[in-house]
Amino acid sequence: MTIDLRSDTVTKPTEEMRRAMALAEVGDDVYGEDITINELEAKGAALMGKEAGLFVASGTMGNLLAVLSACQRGDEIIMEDQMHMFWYEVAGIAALAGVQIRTLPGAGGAVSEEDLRSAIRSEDIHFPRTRMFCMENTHNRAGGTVISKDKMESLYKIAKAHGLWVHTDGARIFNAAVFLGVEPRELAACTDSITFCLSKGLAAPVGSLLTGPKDFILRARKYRKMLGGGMRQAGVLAAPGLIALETMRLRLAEDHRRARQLAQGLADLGAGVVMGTVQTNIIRFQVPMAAEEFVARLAERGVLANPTGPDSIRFVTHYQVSDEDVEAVLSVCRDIFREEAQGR
Ligand code: TLP
Repeated sequence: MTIDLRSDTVTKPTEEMRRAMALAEVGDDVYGEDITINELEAKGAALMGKEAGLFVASGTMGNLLAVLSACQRGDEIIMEDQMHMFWYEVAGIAALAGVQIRTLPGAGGAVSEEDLRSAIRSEDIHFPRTRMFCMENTHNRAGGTVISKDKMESLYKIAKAHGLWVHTDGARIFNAAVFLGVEPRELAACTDSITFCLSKGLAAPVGSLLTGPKDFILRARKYRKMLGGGMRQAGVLAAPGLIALETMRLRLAEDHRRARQLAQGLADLGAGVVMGTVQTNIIRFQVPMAAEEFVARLAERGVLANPTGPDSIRFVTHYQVSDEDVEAVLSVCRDIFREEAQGR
């Protein structure tokens, strides 16, 4: 048996999702006639308190569409320097939107108000126009950490005072909402547009939603077509997305609890883990050997994980990780740590 902790993207659709896929009513979405997609977009928008939504292939596509829809070529956007949009989206923002990213250091995934204020450019013939400010909540590279509503709000206010568009990569916004005990729309009120993923901890097989004002989403819909992302009878993919939003998001606290158990167990074994950063379903920790070696030894014993640096590892809990799996992973880690201490 394999226990896959590489990401929450590895979750497989539930039986209920597979049944809903088989029965989904579909139509040609380029004509706006797929009622299941229409329902998903309306539901996603309502959850975020936004006017409209757009079903897209991936979180990466949703974020790129947000940039394309809010910016012009030659504009500059500001974000924290560990954000997924900067690290892992294949520089699509530069290559396809023609937009420059200016990064700022962060703490717990968020930039400081002071840094944001001073990075917004004044009018000068030499400068690009600062057009957008982006946040990520929860923050992947910071370890699934949550940015509070107050922090989002204060950054939002500064950006808006300077006329910027604010976009949030909310790939795991439901994890953030669960951690904070707030409704997702309360966090989404601190951003003009937000992308969130159905295919991570929510277990849908494909897809994300970009939500925001009507005219913005209309532009994004056209850009999605330009990128070749116009969909036809994709209601079969939207149907599990609806289940993701209706039921799967309500169980995320379980993943958080298991992540804390795993993290505490790792800390007890002597791994380098900062418990305060384990707020949702991601655990980043240091091991006393090369990360590649640790990951290989885990794999020999049926546990999959990703290295994130020379001696650091990421574990992600999700729908397909049970309490027994947590125990099994800790016992495997105990063996590897013991072997290492004995000089294997
Ligand atoms: N993250 C993936 C990898 O790309 C690293 C993962 O395994 O965590 N925003 C955030 C914060 C993400 O974590 C991800 C995926 C995305 C956007 C992109 O979503 P997809 O994979 O649907 O393009």
